[in-house]
Formats: sequence, C-alpha cells, structure tokens
Amino acid sequence: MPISIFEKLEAVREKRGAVAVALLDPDKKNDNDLLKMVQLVNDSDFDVVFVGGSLISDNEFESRIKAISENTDLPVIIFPGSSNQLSKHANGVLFLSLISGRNPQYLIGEHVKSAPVIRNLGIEVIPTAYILLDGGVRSSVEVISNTSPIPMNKKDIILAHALAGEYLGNKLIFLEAGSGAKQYAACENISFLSSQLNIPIVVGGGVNTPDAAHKLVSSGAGYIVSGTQIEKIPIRENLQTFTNAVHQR
Ligand code: 1GP
Repeated sequence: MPISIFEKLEAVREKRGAVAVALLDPDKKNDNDLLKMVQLVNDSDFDVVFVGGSLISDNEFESRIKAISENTDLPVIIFPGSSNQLSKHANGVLFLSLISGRNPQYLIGEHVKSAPVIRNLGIEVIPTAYILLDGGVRSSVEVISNTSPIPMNKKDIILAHALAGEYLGNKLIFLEAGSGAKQYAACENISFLSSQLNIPIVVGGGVNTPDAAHKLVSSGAGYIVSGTQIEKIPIRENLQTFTNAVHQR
C-alpha cells in the first residue's frame, strides 16, 4: 500500500523535530502575489502547504489551488473554511471539527456536505480536532464560525477538549489562536497537552518569529503553521530562519 501524506508528514516530524507548514490563503486579495508566495515557500524549506481561508470572496478557489499545486513539489493540503473549499488539485484535506465551539454546522453539518464530494475527488482525509483559543483579537474564525474561543488560561478546559478530540479518533489536535493573533498558543499549554496526548499538536495563529517557533517546538508542538508573515513580510532569509527554528533536528 502506498504511504499516505499523513505518514509522510509524520516521518518529517520524526526526522526534523517538527513540520514547517506554510499557509496560503487562496482569496482574491492574494491573487497578484500568489505565485510569488509559492516560490518563497519553495525556497524557504517549508515541508507542506496548507491552502484555505475563513472566507473566499470569489469563485476562483479551484483555479488558485491548481496554480499552487502546479508550482510546488510540496504536498498541498486543504485547510478548509467550509465544505465549498475542496479540489482534486490537492493531495489531501484536513477534515476539521471545530470542537471548541458548539455550532453543529462545524461539528457535523459541513462534514456531511463534504464527505461525498471528498469521496469522489479521492483525496486523502486527515481527521483533525480544531480548537480555537483566545489570541487577544477577535479572529475571522470566531466571527465566521459563530463560536467563542477558549481563554488561554483555562488549561484544564483546553486539555478536556484536546483529549475529547483524541478519543474521537482524530489524528491531529490543531491549537488555533486565529490568523494575526497577538498571542500564539501559550507554551505552558503546549507542554501540558503534549505530556497528556498521544497525537501530534499543530500550532497556528500569530507565530511569526523564529523565537516563537523555537519555544513552541521545544514545548512539544509537532507542526507550526505560518500564514501572515508569508503574506506581509515576504523575505526569503527571514522565512528560512523561521523554518530553521522549526526544524530542531
Ligand atoms: C491561521 O493558523 C493560521 O489559521 C496562521 O496564522 O496568519 O497568524 O500565521 P497566521
């Protein structure tokens, strides 16, 4: 049986200490710079590309993800904002359950709508428990999903959600502080969770510096997701320093 994308990513995590994830938002606002961003990602030692956004304001998701896939050798995984964000041009999709919220649309509704489409597309599914934390600004995820983030200091509540995510059979726990967060997921939460969980932790939202990446990986994060800095500070040397900090082996 061929090795799955998830197994490949896990092999990278094992070998390099953690996986550097580049998040590209296939929204209209990034249209002119999209291929430049893909090239930057290719040149900066990222391991995988996630593609998705809370809101895509036109009908070009498919053409943009096609362009991304055609211009990189990295695996391309959809990080969907909704069941509309699916494409055969991706290698896989994070099958996200927004378990920090109690909105049934993001606990089962979008899943039912997307499941038959995913089956037709034949792309790999990576079940992922998605936990929204309060990163100090009202995030797009919070607004669009109509759910509240969990306060960062509620360590036991975060753990209870993460354990529930693991026991439900998810392969990843994604701790999301929201794109452009002031405060990324607290390192003490990562250390605590990683001592209790048997599945890898993905951290995203507000992780913009090598120092932050280094601290998070040292605390037990297995995947570091970076979006805003690729859009806003597109300097190859900075991104390379960032991915070096993620790769601690
Ligand atoms: C958002 O986790 C991602 O869903 C990335 O966040 O844009 O702050 O890097 P940033």
